[in-house]
Amino acid sequence: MHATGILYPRSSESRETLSLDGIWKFAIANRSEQNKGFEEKWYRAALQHCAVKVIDMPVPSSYNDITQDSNIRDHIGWAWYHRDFFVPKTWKSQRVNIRFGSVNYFAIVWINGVEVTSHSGGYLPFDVEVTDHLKFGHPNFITVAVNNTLTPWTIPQGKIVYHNDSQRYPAGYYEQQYNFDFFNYAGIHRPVILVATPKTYIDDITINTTNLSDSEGVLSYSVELGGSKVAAYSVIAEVYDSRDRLVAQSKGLTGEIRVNNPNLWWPRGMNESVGYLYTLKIQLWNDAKNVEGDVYRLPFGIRLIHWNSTGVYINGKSVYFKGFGRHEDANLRGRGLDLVTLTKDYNLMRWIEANSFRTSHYPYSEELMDLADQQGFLVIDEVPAVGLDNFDDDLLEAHKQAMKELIQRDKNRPAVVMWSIGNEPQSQKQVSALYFDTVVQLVHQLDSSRPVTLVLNKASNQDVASIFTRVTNFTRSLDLARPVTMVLAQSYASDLAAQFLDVICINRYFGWYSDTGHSELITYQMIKEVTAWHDKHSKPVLVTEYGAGALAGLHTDPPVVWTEDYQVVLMEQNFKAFDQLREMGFLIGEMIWNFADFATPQEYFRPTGCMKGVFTRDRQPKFAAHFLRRRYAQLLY
Ligand code: BDP
Repeated sequence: MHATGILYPRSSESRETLSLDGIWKFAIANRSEQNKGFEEKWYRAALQHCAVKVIDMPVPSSYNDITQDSNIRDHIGWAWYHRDFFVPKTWKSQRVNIRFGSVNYFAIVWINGVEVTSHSGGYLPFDVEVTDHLKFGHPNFITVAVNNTLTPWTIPQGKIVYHNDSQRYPAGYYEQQYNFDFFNYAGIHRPVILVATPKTYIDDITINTTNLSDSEGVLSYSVELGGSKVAAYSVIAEVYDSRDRLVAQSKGLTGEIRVNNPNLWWPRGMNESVGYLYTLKIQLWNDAKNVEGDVYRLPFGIRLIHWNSTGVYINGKSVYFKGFGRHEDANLRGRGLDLVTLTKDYNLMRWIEANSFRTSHYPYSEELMDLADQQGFLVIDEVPAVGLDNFDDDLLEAHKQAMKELIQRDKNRPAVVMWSIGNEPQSQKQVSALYFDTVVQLVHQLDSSRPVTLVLNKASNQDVASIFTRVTNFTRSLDLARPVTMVLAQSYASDLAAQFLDVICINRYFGWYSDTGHSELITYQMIKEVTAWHDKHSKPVLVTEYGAGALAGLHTDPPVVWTEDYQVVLMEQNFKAFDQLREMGFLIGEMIWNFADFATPQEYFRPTGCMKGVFTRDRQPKFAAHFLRRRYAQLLY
């Protein structure tokens, strides 16, 4: 686990990087022999020399969809990766780190047979110094054991069920169950990079806009150094504009920098200048020897966020989020970093005139986040706390750790304008109140400059009563002769977490999961719903999910569920609600579920995936995409 900084690996005059991406050797440990790799010490030698079937595996990628073997696709437990690499002789006097962009879920790393680190949590980077374990000017090898098992104490939660009824299963089988619908892809998902820095190095940088006036941007910055000779170095902080002109500077580990007539960072559509980035160059200087030390260049934006009971504001202007819930999900590579899909997705988001997205339901890659900063997309940055349903201290610790790592990674990104501490928890449970209060407090303490949200799907209090009364009256109006009853479902119980949040995000599937096929009810129900949340909590409300599944190419008229036609009708009815709600002044955005179709576990009600995308999984538009484009083009802030 990294103690402090987790700066993205960037080369500079003092830093070199070496990518370990490529084809690695790979093996899975059979379910009946889960510990074999540890007992036989597969990390001590090349995997291909161990008693296990070894295949080629690309890194980064999920391993699940690469082969023809369903045992690999549906594997639960340990998988092993191995590769050789060469470390240049010239690195001998340097400090060398190894950094993983993400490994899902749990990873143990060995270099040349020696364990160097381990990490829990599937979607965030980790690094460790490996200088003492490397052979400079010689071949080296790395082994990574990856375990995708989710338990009640992992973020997200899951459980392993063993089906052992001998009447039905002669051999029995294991199943990984979880409270979310996206496939639990596994493997080394993001780049693996060796980074060589001077022995005294820049470990972390934080930069914040603290004040803006017409003519000046005030920034506060702080730098953390690592290494044994920190005292010998002083720090120079310089700000360069996008044309690489020096515009401001300061000295010292912490300080204030003033930029005259700053170019502010604006999201798409709010200003002619979009996504303007400066570079903060941090330079160490050894005064006694009069030589320069480590150098790191951090892109950042100058912008301020504030919020109140009805809105979220960037640089003083209120924002309306028009965007998407998304997934990192692509054919064959699963959740592995895929620059082609990633770039295409931004092209599609610009084409459709969106300005925002939520990193549902886990932090996305840093490569993806960089483009959000550059292209001016507003990001709601979410931890992988999806569908939490029991709340104990161990889970809370894992959740807090994920929040810390996310904020550590993304704190300097102008695109990140809100932290989301999770999606659709069982927030009606009494214990969840204290739990979420604690998480929100931690986030506020780590970063007071951004609002905090949690995406809810439970009812607000008023809702329960009003929904029940409405449905009961309606039923009675149809038939007075029979008594009315209702089987109570948890989802109608009241939420207890919204009270702690700055912004309320809700997911609502009117006309899909409730009153299926009744698109005529959507506008009314959505208006009631959003209004009830605002009335109860006096906070801005954002609809983070609504939508319908549609199989590309399937049409009917009149429209029925699963057709492209029904998807559009459902959108149209929601749009009517959003328009009225906007006029009321507290709806701050709409994010359709989902940007593109994505893979799910095998389920009889999902034909290989969740089909709520406005684009197909291979990123072709459904009719819904054209329809949405027309709306997003017209929606101004
Ligand atoms: C919502 C979840 C989302 C699912 C969606 C669905 O937040 O992850 O994909 O339902 O079922 O409740 O399509």
